[in-house]
Amino acid sequence: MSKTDHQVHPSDHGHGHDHEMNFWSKYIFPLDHKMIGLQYLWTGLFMALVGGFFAYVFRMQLAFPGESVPGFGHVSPASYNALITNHGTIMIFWVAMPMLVAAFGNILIPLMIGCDDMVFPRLNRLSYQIFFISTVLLFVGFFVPGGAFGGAWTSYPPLSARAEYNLTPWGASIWLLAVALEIVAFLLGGINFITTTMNSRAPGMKMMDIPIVVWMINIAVVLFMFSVGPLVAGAVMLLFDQTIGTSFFVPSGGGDPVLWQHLFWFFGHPEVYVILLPEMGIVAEIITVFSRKKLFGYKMIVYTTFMVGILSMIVWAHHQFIAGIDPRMASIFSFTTILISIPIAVIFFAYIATLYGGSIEFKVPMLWALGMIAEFLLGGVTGIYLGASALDVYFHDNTFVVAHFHYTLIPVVFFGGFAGITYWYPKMFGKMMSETLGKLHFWGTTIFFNGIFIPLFFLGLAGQHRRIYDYRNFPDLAGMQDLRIFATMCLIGLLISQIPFIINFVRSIKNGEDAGKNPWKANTLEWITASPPPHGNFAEMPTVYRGPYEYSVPGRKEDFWPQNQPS
Ligand code: HEM
Ligand SMILES: [Cu+2]
Repeated sequence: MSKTDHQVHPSDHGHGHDHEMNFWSKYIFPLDHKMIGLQYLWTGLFMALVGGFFAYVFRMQLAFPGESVPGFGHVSPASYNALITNHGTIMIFWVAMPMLVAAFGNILIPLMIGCDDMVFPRLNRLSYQIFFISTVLLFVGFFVPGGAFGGAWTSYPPLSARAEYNLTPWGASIWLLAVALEIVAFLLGGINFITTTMNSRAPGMKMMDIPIVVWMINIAVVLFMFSVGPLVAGAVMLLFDQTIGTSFFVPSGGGDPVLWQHLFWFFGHPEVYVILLPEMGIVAEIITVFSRKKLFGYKMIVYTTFMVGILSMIVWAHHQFIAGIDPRMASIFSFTTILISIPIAVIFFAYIATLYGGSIEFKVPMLWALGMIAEFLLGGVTGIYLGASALDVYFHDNTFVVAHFHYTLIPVVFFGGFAGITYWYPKMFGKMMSETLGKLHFWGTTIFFNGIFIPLFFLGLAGQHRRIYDYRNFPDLAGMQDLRIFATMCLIGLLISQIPFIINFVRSIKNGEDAGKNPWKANTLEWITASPPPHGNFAEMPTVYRGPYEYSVPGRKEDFWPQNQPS
């Protein structure tokens, strides 16, 4: 079937004009979804280095308080707060979102549903450009009078609302604007994902033939859209409090700081799932390919994911158990919080059922996917303790919480991110990455990651509060310095472990082995076209005959059965 038979092809779209593209139109202002995806990926990876560097600096301060940090210098209390705040902000908004949602969404959706590009390519480009401006703005915040904002990524008022309190008159507002712009960028990007998935699927691809990762990215985007509105409204109100003296959130003027907490966490909690879902999709794709088995319970996973999305929107106040909310309300939020572990567990059990009895190949993407499942377990289990409102009174805001959310976020963002990057790298660049460097990267990251955060569980249980500049000032907390130093040393090990990845990523673009179309023998549509795919994706637009997970079908010679192959 030829391209024009079923594919709407906007005339201003530029396909088939490869020869006219210069460096600027190809790499800097691209319309091609794959290049925009790569822009997001590169920005996300760069920001991960920045966020990691910040963690290095403030962890050095914790291990060796008051001493000059190599590569940074003396860490003042103000810069310590700014580093923690921007570390969290960057990791969530400038690493997790661009990498897991925007990069994979952009690169994968049109390829996996078999169309030539996003429905609105110019909007897609605009979304990256706004994201880029927000990135620059975030950095500008470090160089203004008063320095960068240090009121934590949650930005609770009244601290965040009045310059007299936070001492960063410019920093606080620039930080807030940067985050708001970032959100605008993702709203624009998300419109494309949903419209494209609903309207541009290859002929024959029914709803229940859509690969899980595409489903999950779309559900994540819908969740983002539903949850972010109140936050944007809150951000405007907070900006007014900061700049023109309103008092929406300032008690001295009759405002209510707890209102901000509701607006923030109504977004903040679902955001965790916005990040988690794309990554659970990535893991699903990988485990079925590398165990050569059909994904267990495809439909159930899709429905359960919707369930997770809906439930995630009614748990937000578990972040406010100690904010003086009515205990009856706290019970309801405890209940819904613990309830959400059921659908999440169902999905993970489906993954384990997929692996069960499969012929498993421990290639690097599979190691990351399995590592994610194993490590996330500890994050999930510790979340159950925090969800119980009575226990949270003790746990709240100590390093047990910090360890808990890093055990959810790091497996999600980094294990899932590396799983996806190493799995689709051959498609992105037409080359294979080195398995040896990949394994070095995997084991280094896994060992040191646990080395950093397991001590933080114990420090938290011993009462170590978070966001403290120098524990020597608190006699009750001053002990256990050895554990803090150990965690910091492991962080340095973790950062060094990223070097093999950087070498592998950069070197393989030129020197990797040629990948061919389908190095993993996978079924989904991205693997039937050239690596990397040409502008417009498919030489001949595909037609779909079956679901994406037909591996090891009895009676077939080959153990895979591409979606576009007629029976
Ligand atoms: C390189 C590995 C990382 C290390 C060593 C690290 C370490 C830390 C530490 C020690 C804190 C300060 C906790 C406190 O005193 O309140 C922190 C805060 C935080 N981290 Fe990380 N982190 C890492 C990666 C990540 C990732 C991947 C994410 C999310 C995707 C993340 C999200 C956050 C958030 C949201 C905060 C709270 C910031 C705030 O209180 O404003 N971190 N991190
Ligand atoms: Cu939450």
